[in-house]
Amino acid sequence: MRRRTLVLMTALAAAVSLLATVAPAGASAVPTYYPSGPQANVDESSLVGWRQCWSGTYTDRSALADVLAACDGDHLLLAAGPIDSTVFDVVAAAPRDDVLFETGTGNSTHVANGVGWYFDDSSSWGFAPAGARVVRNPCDVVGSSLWPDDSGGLRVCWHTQDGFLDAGWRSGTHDFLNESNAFRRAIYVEAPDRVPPTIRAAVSAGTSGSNGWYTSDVTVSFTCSDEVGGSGIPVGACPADQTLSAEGAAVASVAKTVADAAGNVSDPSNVVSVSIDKTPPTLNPAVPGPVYLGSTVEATPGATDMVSGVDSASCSAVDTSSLGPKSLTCSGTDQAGNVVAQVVSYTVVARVPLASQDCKGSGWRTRVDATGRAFRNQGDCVSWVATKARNGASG
Ligand SMILES: [Ca+2]
Ligand SMILES: [Ca+2]
Repeated sequence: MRRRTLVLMTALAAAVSLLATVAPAGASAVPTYYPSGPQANVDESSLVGWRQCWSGTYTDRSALADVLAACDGDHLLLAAGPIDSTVFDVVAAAPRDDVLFETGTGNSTHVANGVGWYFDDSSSWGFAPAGARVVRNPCDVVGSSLWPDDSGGLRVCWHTQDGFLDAGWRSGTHDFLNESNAFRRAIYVEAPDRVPPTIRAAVSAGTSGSNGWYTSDVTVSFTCSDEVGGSGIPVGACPADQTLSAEGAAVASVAKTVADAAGNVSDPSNVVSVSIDKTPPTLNPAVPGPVYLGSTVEATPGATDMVSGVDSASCSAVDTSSLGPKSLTCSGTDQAGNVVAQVVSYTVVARVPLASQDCKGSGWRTRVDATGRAFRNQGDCVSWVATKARNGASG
C-alpha cells in the first residue's frame, strides 16, 4: 500500500509540475517590456504587453479597492509623468504581490525586480531603486526639494488615505504635485495576448528571366508580425529563408507557422510557387553536306529544352562563296531567356563534273579538275569529263 501511494503521489507531482511549466496559449505571461529596476523617460509606446487599467492626475482620488479591481493581473507597472507628454518620468514593474506588499507606514521597502516597493492604505504607495533609502513623510522625500541629494530621479510616491488612492506627491524629481493637474499617474496590468501572429512568405532573391521564369535559385523569406501591443515574435522564431533550387514550372516553398511570445500560433504561411529554369537549351547543330561551292545550304540548330522549352533558335548563313574550311554559329534561347551558342565547322568543296551537262552555262566556274585547278572555260570542262569522268574518275 505504501508503494502504491508513493507511485500515485509521484504521478500527481508530475502532473502538477506539468501544469506549472506549460502555460496555455494566451495565458498571462510576463509582458514583453519588463525591465529590472525603475526606468526613466519611458514612452508609452514602449510598454509592450501592458494594458492601462487606471489613470488619473495627481489630484484625483479613487478607492484602492476599485483601482485594484480594475487592475486584476499577475503583474503591475506604475508610471508617472507630465500630462502633456507620452513620455513618463519614471516607471517600474514587478509581480502584483510585490507591488502591493504591505510594508506598513515605516521606511522599509520590499525589494522585487530591482525595485524597492512600499505600500499601505493609509500612508503612501510608491517605489525607489532597490536598496535605496526612503523617508516617508508620509511620501518619500529622499532626492526631493525637501531632502536634496542625487538619488531622486527614479522614485514615485502617491498618497494613500483611509483605503483611498489619494493625491500624488512626486514623479521623479518633480515634487509637491498634490494640487497638480499637470502631472498624471497610470497603472498598467499585463495584457494577455490571445491574438495569433501572422506570417507571410515572399521571394526575396532570384534572377528574373523572361516570361515570368527565374534563371537562378530563388530565396523565399518570411515576414512575421504580431499585433500592436501583442507579446511580439521572439528573436529567432520567424522561420529561416528557404532556397528553391529545383527546376520546373511550379517549384513551391513549404508553408510555415510562427508563434508569438505568448504561444499563439499563426495560420500557415502562403506558399510561394515560382518557375525556375537555370539550364540553357541543348544544341545539336548540323550543316547538311557536302557543301558545294556556290550552293545554297541552310544549317539547323537542333535546339531542345526540357524545362521551359525553346523560344527561338537559329544559325548564321552558310557561306559557300569560296572553297575551304569555314565555321558558323548557331544559337538558341529558351522561354526563360537562357542563351546558348555553338560554333559549327564545315568545308566548302567543289563538285567534280560527271557529265558534260555539268559544264553547261556557267557551271564550269564551280568545278575543278582532279588537281584542284578551276576550268578556264566550258570547253575545258567538257574535255575533262570526256577524258576523266567517263573513266570513273571521282575528282
Ligand atoms: Ca499576439
Ligand atoms: Ca532551359
